[in-house]
Amino acid sequence: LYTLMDTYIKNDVLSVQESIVNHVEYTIARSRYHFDDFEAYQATAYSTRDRLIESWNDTQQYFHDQDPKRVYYLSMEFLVGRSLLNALYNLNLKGLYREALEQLGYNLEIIKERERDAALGNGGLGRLASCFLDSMATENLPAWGYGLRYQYGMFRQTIQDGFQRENPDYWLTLGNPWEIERPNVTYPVSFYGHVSAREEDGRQIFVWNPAEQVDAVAYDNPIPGYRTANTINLRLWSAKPSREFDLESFNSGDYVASILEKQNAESISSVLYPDDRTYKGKELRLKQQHFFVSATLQDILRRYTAQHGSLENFSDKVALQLNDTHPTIGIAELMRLLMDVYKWGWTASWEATTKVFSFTNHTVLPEALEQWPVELLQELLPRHMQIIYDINWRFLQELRAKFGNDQAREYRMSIIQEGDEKMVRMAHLALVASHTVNGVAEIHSELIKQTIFEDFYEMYPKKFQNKTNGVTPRRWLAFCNPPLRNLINETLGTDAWISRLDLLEGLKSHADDGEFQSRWVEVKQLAKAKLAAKIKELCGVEVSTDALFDVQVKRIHEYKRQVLNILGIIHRYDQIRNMSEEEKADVVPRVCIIGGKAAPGYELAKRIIKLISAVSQRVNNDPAVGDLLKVVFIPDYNVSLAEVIVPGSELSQHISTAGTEASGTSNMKFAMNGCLIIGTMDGANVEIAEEIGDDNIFIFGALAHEVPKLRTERADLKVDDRFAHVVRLISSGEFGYADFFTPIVDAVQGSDYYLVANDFPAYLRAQDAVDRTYKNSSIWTRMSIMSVAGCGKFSSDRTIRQYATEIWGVEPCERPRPP
Ligand code: 26W
Repeated sequence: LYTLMDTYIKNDVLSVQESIVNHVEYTIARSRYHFDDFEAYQATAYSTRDRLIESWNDTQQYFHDQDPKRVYYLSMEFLVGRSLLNALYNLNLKGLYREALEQLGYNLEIIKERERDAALGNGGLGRLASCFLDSMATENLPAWGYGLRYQYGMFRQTIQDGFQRENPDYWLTLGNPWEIERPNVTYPVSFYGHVSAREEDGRQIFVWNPAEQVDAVAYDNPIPGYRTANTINLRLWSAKPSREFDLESFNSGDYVASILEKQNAESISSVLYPDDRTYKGKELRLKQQHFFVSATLQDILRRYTAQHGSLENFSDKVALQLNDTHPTIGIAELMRLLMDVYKWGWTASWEATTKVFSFTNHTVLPEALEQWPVELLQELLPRHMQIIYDINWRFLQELRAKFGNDQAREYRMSIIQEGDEKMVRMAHLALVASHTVNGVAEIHSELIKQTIFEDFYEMYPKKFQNKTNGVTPRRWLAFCNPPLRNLINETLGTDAWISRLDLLEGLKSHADDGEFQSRWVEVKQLAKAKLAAKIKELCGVEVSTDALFDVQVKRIHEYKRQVLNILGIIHRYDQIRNMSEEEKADVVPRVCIIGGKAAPGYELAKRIIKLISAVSQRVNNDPAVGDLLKVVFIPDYNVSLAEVIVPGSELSQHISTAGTEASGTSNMKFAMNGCLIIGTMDGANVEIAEEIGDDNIFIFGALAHEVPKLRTERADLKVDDRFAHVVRLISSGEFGYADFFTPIVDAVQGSDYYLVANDFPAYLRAQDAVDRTYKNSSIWTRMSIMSVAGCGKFSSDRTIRQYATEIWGVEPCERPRPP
């Protein structure tokens, strides 16, 4: 039977063709004689899914039989992107499918473009979660991801007259072949109502009588590891009207009204919040969080008890990772489930809870820290509010035992923030209940101990760890950049580096080899040509591939300082247009590429997009400039676009005010693809400089420890003339819309919280160094090779191994390869 199982699907050209054609006919019900590219994509995806399911089933069975400790990664966001090529590559079936499709008259490279991105995340945090799943599968960890199946993912950005417009991303319209609906895996999730107490066996029992209930239905998404037989699961929850609840209202007479009211349930999982900057106390967001963690914990407890007969040893066999504070209400929910449903006492419940949870912080910006009004929590989740008060009461006892009567400290550290509107500080709850908290880069992990979590560091120093982020080298190098992959394979004589990225070090000895360098340049030119074609398609601008491709793509934020970039561009433009022809002959031509979404409610960020567009209009149409400078804003930056932009870039900007960017992960992707970095000593830039050598990166600007003082002295700063001049160009209407840009001008001329003026001269100097270096192709190429060679540390495989051993206590569980 085992043999039968493992050879069920045959992987040869004919079997693959048969499987694709069968799906055309029986799954999507089109004629097998006649299907278009989109239908070919769908059928190919279903055929690939069959192979994933086989591996998924056998992996889950193997985990069940081995019964290792498991880890669950809880995240409100997963920025998956496309799945087809990723799955085919990981299963080592890409060549086979390409050939099978070719004989049928289809081109894999063309049909893969028909897949829509799964954009269930905002940016860095969501993409990190997806890279982690890839690494957990590849490292054979007994892991699952849990999240929400939003019907509307991250909005689609269009640019009209230079302004951002947000369009709904109803990504499921044409179906999603990668998911498996599990109607039988459904849990009720409750809201509102009241709590009653009664005595039972001399002990107080609390009963929550909820007033609203919805069902959470599971959708499983197989995540294959790279060249391993393991396939893990990403389980996403979708909200459906409850089948059981509300029967009374049906009996009350208004049948149709009752049905319609129940439809509201689906709204809970309908839309991703597109804000990654400020916490806003939106009730629906809290509902989403509770819906997500309640279904997840019920599922984990149910599966555990199904296998073990009881919850015995639960906390030895389960680790739960909170991706930021977004799933933190799960701490109260686990306490509630253990006490109210499984009838455990407080002490045992608390012991288990604090043993399983750990928590990652992704930002030092205080405005992004979640706090929920007590009043809202009380109304929506009355039992949870009670539990949080109990946790806080015990925590404050502990605090007094340790530090004596220190009111100021209690006020700062309490889970409940006192004031006009009482608030629950979710980070404090997460810190109290987690056994470990980690930052996402060395500098960030140090900073949280000195700033936002200073008191907690004093109280629980051993809880604090660092886990420097990483990215999957599969999607972000091997699969998105085949020419570079092939060159590396040939040079190292192996492709083992794809899952052991440290091996890239072997490139160092070739860095000065002239012949190798020219092949390296060829590879980059190929990727630049692809990017240039994309720019033509999306922006209608023709760019020369002889120019230096300079890129900044990321969410639009003041702290990320796209404004510094655009002021630098204006300076460059102003210089060029005033040059003689001889002087122009000496200029390194540049294409400045900017992309990223602004949160719909972030007015200033939207003005920054308009400013970039206005500058590009002006520059691109100025005959005095020609090909020496082009500026493009690429609309709707997303994972799939990044897979084209990253390989085609030569210089990438990571220029946040030092101390503000927790890590950054695209910096790693760019460096991995031989793109040089211009950046501040912030986030993971610090470690990238350390790994690749600081002469292979363009570092500039104030250091994190200098920033607070510089802020207090900003009013007295003698502003650089060039800075004053470019700002004046904006405010005098050189690019039109002078009034509209006033808030941007005011921000950098006023308190200038992000120190744009301070860093401007150093930034220009660094850009000069870039130009000078670029003129010497051999030096530039050497730096590019050294960047790739030094990137081994930034594989998410390394990050995940550290989480597994230093936080989760989880070991690999590798399914034996079928014979
Ligand atoms: C409450 C609104 C909200 C939503 C999301 C606030 C903050 C967030 C995230 C924490 C924002 C985020 O994506 N942070 C990024 O996380 C990456 C992965 O660790 C880091 O590389 C980035 O530096 C950090 O900005």
